[in-house]
Amino acid sequence: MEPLKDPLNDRIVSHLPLPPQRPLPIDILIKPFSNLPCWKFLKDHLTQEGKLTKSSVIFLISQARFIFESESNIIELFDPVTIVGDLHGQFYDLLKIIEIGGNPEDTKYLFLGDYVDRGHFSIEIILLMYALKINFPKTFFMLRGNHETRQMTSHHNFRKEVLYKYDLETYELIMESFDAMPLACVINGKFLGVHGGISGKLNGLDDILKINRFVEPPHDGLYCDLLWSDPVDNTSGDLPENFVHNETRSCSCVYGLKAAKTFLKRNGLISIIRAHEVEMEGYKMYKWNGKQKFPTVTTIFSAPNYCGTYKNKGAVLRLDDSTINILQISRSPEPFVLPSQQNLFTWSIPFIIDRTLSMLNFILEHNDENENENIPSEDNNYIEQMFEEMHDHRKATLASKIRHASKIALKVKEMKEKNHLTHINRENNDYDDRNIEELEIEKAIEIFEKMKDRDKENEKRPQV
Ligand SMILES: [Mn+2]
Repeated sequence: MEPLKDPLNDRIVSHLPLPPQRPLPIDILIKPFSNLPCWKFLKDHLTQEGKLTKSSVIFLISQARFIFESESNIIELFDPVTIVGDLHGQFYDLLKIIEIGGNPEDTKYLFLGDYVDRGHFSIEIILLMYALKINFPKTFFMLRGNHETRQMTSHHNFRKEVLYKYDLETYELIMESFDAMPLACVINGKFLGVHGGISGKLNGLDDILKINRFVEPPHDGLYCDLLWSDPVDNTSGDLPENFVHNETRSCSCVYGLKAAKTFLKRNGLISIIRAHEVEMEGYKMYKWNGKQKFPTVTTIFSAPNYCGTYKNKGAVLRLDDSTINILQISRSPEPFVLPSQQNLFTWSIPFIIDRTLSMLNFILEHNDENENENIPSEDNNYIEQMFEEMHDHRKATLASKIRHASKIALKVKEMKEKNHLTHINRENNDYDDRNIEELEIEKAIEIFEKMKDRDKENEKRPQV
C-alpha cells in the first residue's frame, strides 16, 4: 500500500519509512479466491505501523475465535515443534522469532500465552497471530496465558492500547476470543505444555478436560493455577508441602519436585514445559532430579529485554525427537512510543507547568532595583504603579498561590513518573538495546535482578 504522503518533504527523521496511507481493507487482506488472510502482506503492513479497517479486524478476531472454539481444552500434538513463551506486546521480537523458529508455512508452532500487556504492540501481535491461526489451524497453536483476561488487560496497558488504536467493541471481541483459547497441550504424549504449571487440584489430565474454559478465569482453583502457578526456585525442588501459597503472584501456588513427579508419573508424562517467568537467558531448566537427568520443568520466556529494562535474552524451545534445543534472541529495534500512548503535548504538560511556575516564583522573589534599568521607563512606571496599588498582603497571597500551584505541579510530575515505572525509563537506562551484547555478564545479571525486584508488584495478580 502507498505510504503516507510527505508533500513538504520536511520530515526530520527521513530515513524512517512512512506508515501506510490507509487502514488495510478486507478485500486487500483476503487472498483472491480464498477466505484466508494474506499473512505476509499483513505482517509487512503491521511492521510499518499500519492499521486495519474495522471489518478486517472483526474478520481476523471472529475467524480465529471460531477455530479456538473447535479445539479441546488440551491440544494433542507431535514434534518437531517450536515452543514460544511470553511475548508481552513485543511485536518486533515476534517477527524475529518467526524468522529463526521456522516459516509458519512448514513449521509447527506452540505459543504458551501472554501475548499482550507491558509492551506497546500487543494488538499487532494478536492480529498477526490470528491471521497465522486462520491459515494454519492444525500447525499453529495458541494457549491462554494469565494476561489473556479482562482483569489483567485492564490493570496493565492492553485495554488502553486497543482503545487508542481501535475501539471498545474491538477490545470486547478480543476478550471473547481469549475466552475460547485452549488451556494446555500434550506433546508426544510425554510433555505437558501450559502457561503457569500444575495445581493441587490436578490429578489427571481429565481434570483439565472437565473445565468450562469459556469464561474469565476465576481467582482460585485449577483454571487459575494452570495460568498462574510457578515452580519453586531452588536446586533441590524441596518444599515443606506439595503445594504452597504463591506469595509472588498473590494467588495460586508454588510446586516442587514431589508434586511434579507425582503428577507426571500418574499421567505417563516426563516433563512440564511452561512460560510465565522472565529468565536472564530466556529459559531455565529445573533439573531437580540431578544434573544428568531430563529437566522436570522448563521455563521458556520469549520477550528479550522485557519491558525495555530487564536486559534478559529471549528464547524459543525447539522440541525434535523428544530432544530440547534452545534458540536465543536479542531485542529487535522498535518504533519509539511514549508511555500510555500519550502524544508529545500531553506528555510534556507537567514539565511545562513546572517550569512556568518556577519562573513566576523567581520573578516574585526577586525585586532588585537595578534590574529595572533595562525596562523602558513607561513600562517601569506602569509596573511600579501597579505594585503600589497592590497591598502587601495581596502580593503575599499571590506568591503563596503560585507556590501552591508549583507544589501541585511537582505532584503531577511525580505521579506521572510513578505511572511510567512499569514502562521504559530511557533516561535512567545506562545501556540501550544495542549494546546488551557488550555488557559484562556480572553487570547484566545485576541489572536483571534490580529490575526484577523493582517490577515485583507488576507480576502479582491485582486484588479486586
Ligand atoms: Mn504470565
